[in-house]
Amino acid sequence: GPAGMKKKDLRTFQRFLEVECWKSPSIRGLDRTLLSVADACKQINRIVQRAQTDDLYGAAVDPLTGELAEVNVQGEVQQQLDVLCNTLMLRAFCGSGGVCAVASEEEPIPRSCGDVMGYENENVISDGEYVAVFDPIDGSKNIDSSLPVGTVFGIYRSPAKSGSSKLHIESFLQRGTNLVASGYCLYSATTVLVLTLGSGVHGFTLDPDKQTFLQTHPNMRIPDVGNLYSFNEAYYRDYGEPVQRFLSNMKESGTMGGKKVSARYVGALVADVHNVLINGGIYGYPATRDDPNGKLRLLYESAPMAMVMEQAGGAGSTGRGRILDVLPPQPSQDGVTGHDDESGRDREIEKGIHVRVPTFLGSVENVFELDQFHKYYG
Ligand code: AHM
Ligand code: MG
Repeated sequence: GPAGMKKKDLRTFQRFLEVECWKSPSIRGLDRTLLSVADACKQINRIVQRAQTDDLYGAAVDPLTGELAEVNVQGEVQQQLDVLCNTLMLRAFCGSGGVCAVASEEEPIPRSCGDVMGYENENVISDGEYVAVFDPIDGSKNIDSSLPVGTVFGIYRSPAKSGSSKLHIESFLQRGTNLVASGYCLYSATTVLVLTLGSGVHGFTLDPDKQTFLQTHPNMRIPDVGNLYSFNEAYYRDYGEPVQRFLSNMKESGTMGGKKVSARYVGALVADVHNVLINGGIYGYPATRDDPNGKLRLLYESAPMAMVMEQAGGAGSTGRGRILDVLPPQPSQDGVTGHDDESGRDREIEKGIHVRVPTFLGSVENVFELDQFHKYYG
């Protein structure tokens, strides 16, 4: 490191994983997967850092036709950078053996790992008892202005017997309480990987020289109450009464958690939630007049973040209940309402995979208070 700076003696992410997976046989095998994910995060970190100097950024153009690439699920022109990062995450999860299928913000419907890795029969579940969900690069608009972005991911056990059947969409439409692991990587002043395997939260900072994640934040705990609030307040008039009252009450009193209240909003979920996790307070993306469920996606944004929060001693709420208890909408059973066409079923699956949910994350006291406002004014 630079002169005058002494290196700390920190545990590597690899060592941490080996010990954790040895300790709990129920997650054996996940160490390989999570190591690949960490490698993908390192590569995404490089891509993000090179976005201005390499010719990476900008709408993807089809090299053959010169046309703009297809419009993705969220209706934006998909960026070349998003495509790259998505590919890295797909391969990280699917190339490591433990995972049989994946769902991404960038893909309309889930894909089997056979399909991702190009095996012969793309519908047969490749061996692996887990399914993974992720947002490869959340808040990617921030890259234009050199602001932070992040990767979010979650891992579920697949209820389908491995090898036995076709891709089970139902494997993805589970409650967050079934998450086996979840975490995020923040690409910011430092690059931090935060992970929970269901027993506490641990943070690892990327050593920029060695390109190794080192355990800088063992057993992360969010303060029980904090003074940060992180909302896009420009939407105030479009929020419902409970959130409006919560915000105005807080600002009028000027304090939260006994300290002077303070606002922070970078516009990247991972950065804003990480700030709240470290310092205490509340992050919110409420329902708005136009988006009755807000903007954030349950599966690969809100639920993994809620698991991290809960595991750190905080809370994740929709304002009217625990985020981890929300069951994504299930596709109707074949034969009952009947889908003669594949595309009708695909549309239903897409709805479940990309469903949105009002999201509040943070210190228990702050999230409790927010819920109380929903109870009284909801
Ligand atoms: P994206 O998935 O299209 O990148 O959008 C998600 C991001 C979150 O990271 C962030 O919290 C939110 O959008 C910000 O939205 P807004 O600009 O409406 O406040
Ligand atoms: Mg996103």
